Amino acid sequence: MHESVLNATERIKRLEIRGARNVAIAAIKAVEKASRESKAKRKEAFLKELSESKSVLFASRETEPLMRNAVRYVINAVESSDEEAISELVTVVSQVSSQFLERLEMSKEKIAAVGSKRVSNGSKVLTHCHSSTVTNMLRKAKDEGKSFEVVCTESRPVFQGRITAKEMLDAGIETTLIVDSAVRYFVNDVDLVVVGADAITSEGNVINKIGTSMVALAAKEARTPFYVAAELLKFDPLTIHGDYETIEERSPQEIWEDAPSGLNIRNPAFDVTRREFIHGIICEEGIISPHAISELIHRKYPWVFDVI
Ligand code: RUB
Repeated sequence: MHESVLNATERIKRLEIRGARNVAIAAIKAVEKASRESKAKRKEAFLKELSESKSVLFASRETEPLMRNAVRYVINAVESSDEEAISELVTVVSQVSSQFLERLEMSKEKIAAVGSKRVSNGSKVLTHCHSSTVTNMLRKAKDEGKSFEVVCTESRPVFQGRITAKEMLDAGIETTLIVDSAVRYFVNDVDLVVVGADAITSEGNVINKIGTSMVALAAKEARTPFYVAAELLKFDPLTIHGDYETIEERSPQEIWEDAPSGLNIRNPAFDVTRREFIHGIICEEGIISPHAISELIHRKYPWVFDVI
């Protein structure tokens, strides 16, 4: 296994690289580097290496369809290429990787342009965990000259909310940090909730950091609009065939390092927010209803269904 793939996998597992978008970017870059430095002599061996990299990367975090779609996109391009020479196949990998990364960047900017319109002057926005898509959108609203406040949850057990809080402060946005269990206390006070996503299912349900579904529940009860900002490629094509998105379960040590022996600790990393709690998904196609997701993917990214 190439060092770049092993390295990225380890860093993803340890959460040094985290958030669905960053995980996908790191995976695709690692595959690209590994293919550039491949010693394979024939296409078959080259594809075998790619497939091994894929398996290792996919196992790093289970709930990351954007990473899976990204890596499959690259491998699919090699498989369907007529080229046989390794140097040509390396060029294919580099080209499609850059194309994928460029589109990802364009989607992020489009989401920011659309979503920032929902942030009004003088408003308060609550977010959970750290989503680079959400923080980029909020920075855009700030750059447009709006004055608003952000409330971030800590996001136990590993406090990704602190990353959000620091980024928002750095952007000059008035920011308040709260414990996760204080969401109900503050949700009446905010105008909007926006979170990111790790996965979107064919039914339009969204999987994001553990606690997101409780935030959505509280928002619904308080009649506070709840939005998800995410690229459409977080869609998991397996869900259309009836598979459930696997929820990664992490080490109990993240919750309590020296816990008393015999204590059961559960540490799921994500949970499912049902579509009826979601006002809209802010994506590169605009703000869509969660119900529209499968149709939109069929129209915009039909290859997603072919490369499972
Ligand atoms: C991060 C998380 C983020 C999504 C979206 O969880 O749940 O909301 O990944 O992030 P973790 P982005 O810290 O466990 O990876 O918008 O950056 O893709």
